[in-house]
Amino acid sequence: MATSVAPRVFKNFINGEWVESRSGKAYENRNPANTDELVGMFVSSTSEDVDAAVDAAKEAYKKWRLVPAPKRAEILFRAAELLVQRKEEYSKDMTREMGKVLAETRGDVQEAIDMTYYMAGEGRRLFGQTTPSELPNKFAMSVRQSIGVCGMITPWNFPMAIPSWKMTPALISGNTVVLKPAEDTPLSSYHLVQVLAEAGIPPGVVNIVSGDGPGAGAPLAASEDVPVVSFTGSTAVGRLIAQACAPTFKHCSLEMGGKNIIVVMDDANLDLAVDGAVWGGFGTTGQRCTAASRVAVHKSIYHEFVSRFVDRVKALRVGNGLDSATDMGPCINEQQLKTVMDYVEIGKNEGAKLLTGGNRLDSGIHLKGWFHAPTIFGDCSPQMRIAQEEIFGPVVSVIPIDSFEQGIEVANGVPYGLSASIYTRNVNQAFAATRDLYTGIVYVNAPTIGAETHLPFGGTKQTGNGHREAAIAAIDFFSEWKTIYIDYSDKLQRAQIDNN
Ligand code: UN1
Repeated sequence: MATSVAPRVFKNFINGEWVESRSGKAYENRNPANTDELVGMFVSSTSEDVDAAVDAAKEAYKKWRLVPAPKRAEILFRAAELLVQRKEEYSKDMTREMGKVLAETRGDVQEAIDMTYYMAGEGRRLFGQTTPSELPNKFAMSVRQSIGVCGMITPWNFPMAIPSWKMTPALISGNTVVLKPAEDTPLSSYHLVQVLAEAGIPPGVVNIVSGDGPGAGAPLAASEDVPVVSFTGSTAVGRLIAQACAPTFKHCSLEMGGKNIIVVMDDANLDLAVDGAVWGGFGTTGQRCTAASRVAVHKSIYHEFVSRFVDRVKALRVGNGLDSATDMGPCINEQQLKTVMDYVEIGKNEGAKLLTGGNRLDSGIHLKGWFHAPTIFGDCSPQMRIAQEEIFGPVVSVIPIDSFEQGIEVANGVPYGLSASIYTRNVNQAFAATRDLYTGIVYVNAPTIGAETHLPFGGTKQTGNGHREAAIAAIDFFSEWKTIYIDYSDKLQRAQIDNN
């Protein structure tokens, strides 16, 4: 059924104004749970729009970097307050454009609120160090300095939280921002920019240009006037961004794939482990970089665990995330659904045992959306493609293991290193796991998802390039250290020489 209401039309935000694309082109943002529903029309930006946004951000930077950080923070505090007031409205809009259930989109908006308050608090910290000089009558300290225009390219799975992870630390550190939100979910990023604008962010300090990767993302990453690029998305695109940044040595933060694991030991609380595997594997339809797409289970409890896990997953209700009876929403788009279906075929051909799901859902309430049944493969070997490659959908591969050591080996035996979890009641094993799992995030007796904003977020190996988001780690990325020496001795003092 087509919607009768006129579509909402959204524009770019450049230099404090909502403006059309120079090209005059726009694209449709449709609900993945019901493609008849048009969420809104968004600008298809080109390099000209990106250049205009970058120019505005470059000009605005001249003044913004000099605004005292506690004053920048006041704007962030006001923006956070507006998000609190509009949480329900923005969450509903996010479910419409992204598909995840309302409880989860409320969590996404909440994560943006948490991040914004946290970074506002940093306005009165942004600590550096003071330390004694090795020479008399000389003072030494380090301060954080801003860098300039930060280009941000963000994904569709956390369409408000992830832009907030990038924008708020960049802004509090004194930088200006050009954001290119995911093509599938521009509305939630637009809302975040809207509250910042209403909270009083000066013109040009925050700019948003919607559109696709080649049209808008690529020129942003390549722009000579953008010294910092922060990207979250696929490993393939991350590689392109790194290449675009290399010629001028731009600071570049990449947050990419995962093949996260839950290791369930023989002494685990099984009910708890099953709860964790269901939420970690199928929350957000498995479309999290932190999703638990592998579960390694000790052989002595394998059958018991798998039978309970399958029963729980069979009972998940798939549908429109705005319906309170829904447990799991659709895939984001047709392409993502196709990827999931391709991996199901790959799993079958590799000899994994399909325990539940494995099919698209496309009749009744699922007729108009990109739905896939929650799917579990059992008896997987660690080297199967479904146990090695990121699927980014509702597919979990269960791998039998013999021992703790094998669990760690399987966990670490993938090209990614974002998040890993172990369920055990043995404190020695738990601590050894926190030491030996080579990932950026480790959970004990909790699933692989659920990171909090005041701790570093990111991963090892091909998940990233060594940076972390959120927490003080984000400030570290969006600022540079400046070391300052003040000699008040009134004579030449040579370090390493005159004092030895
Ligand atoms: C992601 O997995 O893409 O830790 C981001 C979590 C959320 C963020 C996830 N706070 O699951």
